[in-house]
Amino acid sequence: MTEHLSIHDRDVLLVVDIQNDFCPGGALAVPRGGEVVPIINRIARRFEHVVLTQDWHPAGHRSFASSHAGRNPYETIEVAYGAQILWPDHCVQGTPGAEFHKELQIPHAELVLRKGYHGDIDSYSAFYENDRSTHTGLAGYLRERGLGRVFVAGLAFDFCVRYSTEDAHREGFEVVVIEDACRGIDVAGSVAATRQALAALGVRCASCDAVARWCWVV
Ligand code: VGL
Ligand code: ZN
Repeated sequence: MTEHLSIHDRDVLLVVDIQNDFCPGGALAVPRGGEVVPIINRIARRFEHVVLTQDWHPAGHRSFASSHAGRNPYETIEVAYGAQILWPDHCVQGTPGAEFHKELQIPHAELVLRKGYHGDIDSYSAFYENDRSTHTGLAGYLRERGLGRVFVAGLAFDFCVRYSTEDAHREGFEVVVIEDACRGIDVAGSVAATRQALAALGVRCASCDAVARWCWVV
């Protein structure tokens, strides 16, 4: 690996949505989602800077199928900002499903960024809500902190990881997806579509092992 890939103090690990509802037994369980918890715990020790995201919806959120009479989870509807997949109720504010997985151990994480709290707008990305224009504030936070390269890991690969990665790229950050520290939901080919979209952007995908080898902070 080339020298510039060494993890340094301008790098941040973005840990996406490691919450009970996305893990086995949860309301929107990502297949094998729990597997990433120990993997992420391990890789997080390599990073001086870690940000956690937390999907955080009010009850009755517009993205829930239960909010639309006659609709079922995983159907798509049109809303003001375009297509919206309907989900089972998940990550409702203050409920156990919205809590971080109890084995997630990243005490040095510097920021917990909550998203999806506007009742009418979903927010897959850690940077923009799904209307693609409402900011979460994360880009400003990273810039003010002097953090320029974002490593992304977590759940789900084909939704919140994908959107966060695309937006980090759009915001001018260098991005690396740690793909074996992610798991996907795979709705209608969404995992393959994600790989294609990230490759088209030229986003680098790396394994945990490769990232550990680039390790600078010990
Ligand atoms: C997510 C669907 C709905 C995710 C969040 O974390 O990928 N997916 N809300
Ligand atoms: Zn959600």
